[in-house]
Amino acid sequence: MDHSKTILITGATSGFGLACAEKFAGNNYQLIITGRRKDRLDHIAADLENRFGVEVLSLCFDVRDRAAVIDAIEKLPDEFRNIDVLVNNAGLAAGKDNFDEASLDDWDTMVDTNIKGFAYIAQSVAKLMIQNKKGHIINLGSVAAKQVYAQGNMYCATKHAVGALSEAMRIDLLPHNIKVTAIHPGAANTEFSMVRFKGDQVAADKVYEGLEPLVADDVADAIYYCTTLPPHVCINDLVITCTQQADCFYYNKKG
Ligand code: NDP
Ligand code: 8X3
Repeated sequence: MDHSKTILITGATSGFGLACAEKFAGNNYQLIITGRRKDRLDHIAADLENRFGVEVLSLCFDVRDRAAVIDAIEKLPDEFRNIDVLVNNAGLAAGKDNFDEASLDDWDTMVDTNIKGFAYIAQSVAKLMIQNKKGHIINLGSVAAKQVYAQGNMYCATKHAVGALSEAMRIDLLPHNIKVTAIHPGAANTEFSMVRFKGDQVAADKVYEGLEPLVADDVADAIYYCTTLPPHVCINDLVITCTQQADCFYYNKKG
């Protein structure tokens, strides 16, 4: 089947990234999907190709590895170089602790992934988009890009950086006809909390107690919508929460 467009999605092995892969494959995009878990990536690629009849290229690398990021994007095969949309999504929270007690390793992991890896990807793909004189970069921020909550210290700082870098990209890439959209979700039930709490299911479940949180498809639908607008229209910044959440502080939890 002839594809209409090409999308690169980082962190496509679960959560928002996986939901975006399904959403865009269902809309006839050719996909480049990335993540560290090769078995999952390969399984997802085969599944999407079977279900939707689209081409899927899976690239296994860690976004923190600068050389690996540059190499992966520079060596994209010709038929995958004309990237219309980047969903710059790979990221995580590690731990939720008071500032004076947080693990420095967790801080390094978040800074290296959510800021540095995020920026390596965006710059590498932007270089291709500049050659193509068009593109749409979608950055995954968070409500934590807007406010700082207790024990969120470094995670909130990295997501504030995503907000700042999204503005920076929008300004510097303006002459190149590249749209930049920052998406800021609130609580969404993905693998996020299991990762944050290092496999502690009880702590992860507590985050969503009394809530009907967002699911990954809600965020993928919003992202897809942003890419369907006419060429002269760009949603710059979009905050999306479940109806029971107003912001980082106010929830209407039941029970
Ligand atoms: P998930 O844990 O379900 O997915 C995270 C994805 O990121 C996985 O595919 C993971 O793949 C990938 N990833 C993580 N670290 C790396 C790395 N170093 N190199 C490459 N890939 C990596 O979480 P979500 O889908 O919820 O999160 C996606 C983004 O959305 C994150 O940036 C998160 O901060 C943000 N967000 C999440 C919210 C939520 O409540 N869920 C709310 C607001 C924002 P693998 O492990 O295979 O490498
Ligand atoms: C993830 C949502 O509220 O834990 O970015 O910051 S929250």
